[in-house]
Amino acid sequence: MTEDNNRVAFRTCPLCEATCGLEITVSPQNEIVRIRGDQKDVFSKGFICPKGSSLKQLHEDPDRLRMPLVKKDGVHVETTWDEAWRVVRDGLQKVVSTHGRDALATYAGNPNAHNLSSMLYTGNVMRAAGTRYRFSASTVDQMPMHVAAGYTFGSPVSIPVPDLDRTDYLIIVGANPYASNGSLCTAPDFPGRLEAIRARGGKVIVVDPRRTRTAQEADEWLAIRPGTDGLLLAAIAQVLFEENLVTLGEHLDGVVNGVDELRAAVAVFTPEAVEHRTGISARTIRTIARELANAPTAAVYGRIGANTVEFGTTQAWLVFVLNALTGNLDRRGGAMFALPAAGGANTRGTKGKGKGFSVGRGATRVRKLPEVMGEFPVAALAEEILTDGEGQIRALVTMAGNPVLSTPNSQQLDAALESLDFMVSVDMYLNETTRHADVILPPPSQLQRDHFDVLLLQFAVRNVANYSPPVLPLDEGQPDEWEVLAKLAGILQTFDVEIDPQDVDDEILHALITKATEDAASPLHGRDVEEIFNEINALGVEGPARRLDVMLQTGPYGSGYGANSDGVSLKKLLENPHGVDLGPLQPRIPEILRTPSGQVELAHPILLQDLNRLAETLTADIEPFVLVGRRHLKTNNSWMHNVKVLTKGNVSCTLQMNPSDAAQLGISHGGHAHVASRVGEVVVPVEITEDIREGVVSLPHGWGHNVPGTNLKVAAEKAGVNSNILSDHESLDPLSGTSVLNAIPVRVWAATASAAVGS
Ligand SMILES: Nc1nc2c(c(=O)[nH]1)N[C@H]1C(S)=C(S)[C@@H](COP(=O)(O)OP(=O)(O)OC[C@H]3O[C@@H](n4cnc5c(=O)[nH]c(N)nc54)[C@H](O)[C@@H]3O)O[C@H]1N2
Ligand SMILES: Nc1nc2c(c(=O)[nH]1)N[C@H]1C(S)=C(S)[C@@H](COP(=O)(O)OP(=O)(O)OC[C@H]3O[C@@H](n4cnc5c(=O)[nH]c(N)nc54)[C@H](O)[C@@H]3O)O[C@H]1N2
Ligand code: SF4
Ligand SMILES: [Mo]
Repeated sequence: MTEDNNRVAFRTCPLCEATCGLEITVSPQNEIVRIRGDQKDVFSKGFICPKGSSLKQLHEDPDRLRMPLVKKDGVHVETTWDEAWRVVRDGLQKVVSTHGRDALATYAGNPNAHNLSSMLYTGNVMRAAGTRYRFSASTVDQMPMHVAAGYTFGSPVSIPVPDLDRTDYLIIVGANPYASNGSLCTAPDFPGRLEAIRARGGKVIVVDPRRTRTAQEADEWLAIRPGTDGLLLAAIAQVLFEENLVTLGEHLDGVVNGVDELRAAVAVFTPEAVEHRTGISARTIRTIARELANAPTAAVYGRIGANTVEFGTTQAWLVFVLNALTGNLDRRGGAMFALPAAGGANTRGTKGKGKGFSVGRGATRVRKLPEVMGEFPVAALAEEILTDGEGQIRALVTMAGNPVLSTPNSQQLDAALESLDFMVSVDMYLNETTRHADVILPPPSQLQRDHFDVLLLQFAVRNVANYSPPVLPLDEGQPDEWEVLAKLAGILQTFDVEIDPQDVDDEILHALITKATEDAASPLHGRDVEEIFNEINALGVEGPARRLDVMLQTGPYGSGYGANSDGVSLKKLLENPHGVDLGPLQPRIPEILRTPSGQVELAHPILLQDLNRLAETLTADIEPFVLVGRRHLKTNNSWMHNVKVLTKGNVSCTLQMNPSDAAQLGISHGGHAHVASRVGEVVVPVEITEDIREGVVSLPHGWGHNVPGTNLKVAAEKAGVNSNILSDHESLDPLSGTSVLNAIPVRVWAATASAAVGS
């Protein structure tokens, strides 16, 4: 309580992977007075970016849905929850009873990863839907990392992160943490941590076709030709072998398979063989390889620009390979694995050995694309809806996703969604995707719910645990997001519209506890289910927090319901609003491994094989123009452009182009250009900048808000164009099914004044 009767609440920011602690001042009337960084947060120590404080404006946004919408005569109107649930039940039941469960599909978007309710309950919705057609934003994002980690370490969530705070040398490939604040590397104040590397005498190298802010602040910028990182990484490996610089380190003695196979497989990728394609000189490649090998500690880190491309999985793997070959895998200052307090699949089961990882349990109907991690490539969603016949998708459930702006060949998907028999969206906005929904079920705002980062703390540069209770109460009659999802799951299973989410949840919790009591490796083994159930209920929390307590208490630091009294539990986290620090990363090999051999498979045959496909690109033609994406610090994928404090100023959707390309095409700064790919064409304003290499143009994704039937008044004022009109649904990383969203071949030409109107 402050002198003006305001209260202060602490909450982890759920907007990006950085998990910053926020200090939120709230008036007695429950108005947000101020949001700033929580100086005492054990991880972020006061850091905040402009998006964090905009949670106030997001909460207050009049366009944010407070009541469900139903579509009547083509127009969305507000309705009661009871009415909305009846329409949901009727719509889903009709499709399932006529066409069966595989006529349903689910799509889960990115904000689920930042939402405790969603992390724990979207799975229940998917299971209850009983369909094989699961899609998510993962196949326009990080799926290559999962697949590479799965083959190499045996579990798709065993993704090593650069030990940012202790490394001496860092190579960043296709990531721009000054804008994104980091991804699959949870590190609040990523920029500050990079600056600290240099301040302690270390070195940072950035590989990116654009001279990003991250590149500007680094020691060196390597302006690579998009899509060719695999060649660069393989060439670095080749130099390491050729110059006898390979040292796995004593700590990996006897636990790594495949080094000899690798040596043979990378032999063709000499620096001289790749320099023409990559645009990076052989001399530079050799220097980097030597520096990487000789640095006291070093790490290579790759993300979106290295993942959402034709060789996404192979590139993700080659990053692991370089860390291993230089002795930096699983070593202090190198690339290490987090040990999360809750939810870590690689903290459960038999340690050191497992079933390994595979894909292809089933395939899509039309293009026969294989299953990966229980889902199909989202690039196949539209054709599965549009192609008539047995097994056609006729109804869709979207949860916190905007695939019309986020996934390839948007125009095709937009048309497909319009043709569905039924669609329901759990979402807070009437936007480009949800405008197709028959019913939209809104969650409460970010400040009205509790939080724990079940997903992202698995990829953190330090082990921490932090739970935030809701800052603000729910609105009158507003169910919490877990209640919406539990009820949706219940309806999907039983088609009973009266089903009580609390009953669904009690059943889920019982099942979770029962499973733990039956698991010989769990501290709950042999314990009484009801006793534990009652102990959890005595905490006085609901929904995901109850499940979280089980996950925490049975996790690697857990108190095990009495087994280890000072261990981590929900109660302990409630007593520590700034989080609990569990220390710097510790080595986890071999315990973390789940490969059948119990070894790190540094040359899994599927990955090794893909080097042949990579080698074919050595002599491929060079496209005159390729398109890449970018992010701005004040945006968040497609959905925060309705927050005015963020989009005012210089945040806008422009085509970045190098001055010499612009001169050749006769395009001037502020003029417009046509950009066309195999599947679509857009007209966009041009921003001429030296900070992009020749032959490359860049357009951010998540724009294109001038669509009829949406209600995003602020976003529509500065609509921009949808860059995914240009990305091709047929262009995938074959190993993971991830879409090629970078290095897209395009044609570019000057637009006449009339073509520019409306862009
Ligand atoms: N060309 C190109 N395309 C890209 C990318 C790229 O770099 N280039 N990046 C890709 C990446 S990395 C990602 S992750 C995807 C994102 O793809 P999506 O996840 O499909 O899209 P988002 O823009 O994150 O949209 C999130 C949706 O969730 C809603 N929402 C926000 N918070 C909540 C919540 O708490 N609960 C609920 N129920 N709804 C909520 C928003 O209103 C919005 O409709 O885009 C991908 N698309
Ligand atoms: N402010 C903000 N923060 C965000 C998001 C956001 O939309 N806005 N989105 C969040 C999400 S969902 C994610 S997944 C993360 C992503 O986080 P990052 O991976 O850091 O993503 P970007 O900032 O898009 O940086 C990707 C970089 O790759 C470069 N690039 C493109 N093609 C290539 C290539 O072929 N090779 C190389 N070497 N580089 C290439 C681009 O120029 C760009 O600078 O950010 C998260 N954080
Ligand atoms: S960096 Fe990410 S987590 Fe931190 S305040 Fe900004 S949006 Fe929130
Ligand atoms: Mo993402």
